[in-house]
Amino acid sequence: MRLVLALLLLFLTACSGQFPQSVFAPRSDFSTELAGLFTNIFWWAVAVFVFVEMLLLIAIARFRARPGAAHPKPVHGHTALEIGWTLAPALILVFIAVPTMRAIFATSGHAPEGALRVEVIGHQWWWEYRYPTLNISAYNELHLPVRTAIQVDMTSADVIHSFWVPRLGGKRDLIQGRTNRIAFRADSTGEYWGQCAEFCGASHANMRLRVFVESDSAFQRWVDQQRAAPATPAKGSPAEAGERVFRRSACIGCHTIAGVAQGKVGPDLSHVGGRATIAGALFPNTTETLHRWILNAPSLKPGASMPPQNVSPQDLDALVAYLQSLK
Ligand code: HEC
Ligand SMILES: [Cu+2]
Repeated sequence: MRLVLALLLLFLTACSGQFPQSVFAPRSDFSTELAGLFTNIFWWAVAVFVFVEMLLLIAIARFRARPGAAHPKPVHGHTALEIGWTLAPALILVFIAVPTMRAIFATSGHAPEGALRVEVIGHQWWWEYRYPTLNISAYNELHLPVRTAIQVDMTSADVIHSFWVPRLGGKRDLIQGRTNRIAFRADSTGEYWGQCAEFCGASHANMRLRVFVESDSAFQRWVDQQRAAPATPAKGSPAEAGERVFRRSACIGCHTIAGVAQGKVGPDLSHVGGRATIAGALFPNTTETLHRWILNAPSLKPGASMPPQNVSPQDLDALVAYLQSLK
């Protein structure tokens, strides 16, 4: 009974509605290639399994020891049999090896001319994305245009991480001092979840990421928004008070806000108000989580390299209003 329940649980969790991180619901050329390879090898394995089990069952039924029966005659040096059972597996291996090699080359990271280049930099425990040709950056949430070839160049600022968005592409390691590549073309718009796939410390499991694949016009709007200078708060607004608190707090040592601060330890906050999530796509970007995050980030995300900030309730409200105004 317990086993049945366990299996049922496994089955139910594996099939939760939207397939947020399923390699079986591919939405790019990269992941379609991988899913196709998997399915191909899976059916070869099924065929081998069925064939071998069938032989086994036949052998058990026909040749089992019966009282009084003579010993069966051993087969020795049967040339046809030996050629057969050498050739058949060799052929099966060829049928597996050829598509595997093809998939390895197809996913080796060479994007066609004119692909959009994105540099991914892993940090403990968040993601930085740079778009060198567009002159913008993004943090934790990656925006990409649909049906456009993307060249992803990845590296790390500290330990080894691994970029993995199961429905789009990856996984591939991010290693300091080295650039690894993947290339893919997302074939439908939507939100895709991913996560770091290489153990990288206390909050490895909290190093999630989110990809928004958008129509060309939506992507362009987002690019324009990132290019624009951060909003200046209106005179006398809570956001303006928040900017003053920000300028005189430790925040400026670690965070950049264009025209306000140039810290480089944490994510750039110039457009933090426009993000749907914070802290490695871990929490929704709401007033409540911003409050809790600023007061004590490590309590929400073990090991987070943003120490608890000592701000009064009044300053905190102002700070959060300011951050939310930075669309
Ligand atoms: C010692 C450096 C440091 C200081 C000081 C600091 N932060 Fe951070 N902050 C970080 C790091 C590192 C992260 C990323 C942590 C993670 O996601 O694991 C972060 C993340 C954030 C985020 C989430 C950003 C996102 O998009 O994920 C916000 C918001 C934030 N900090 C606001 C503040 C504010 C406001 C202050 C000042 C009151 C402040 N920080 C002070 C290092 C710092
Ligand atoms: Cu990581």
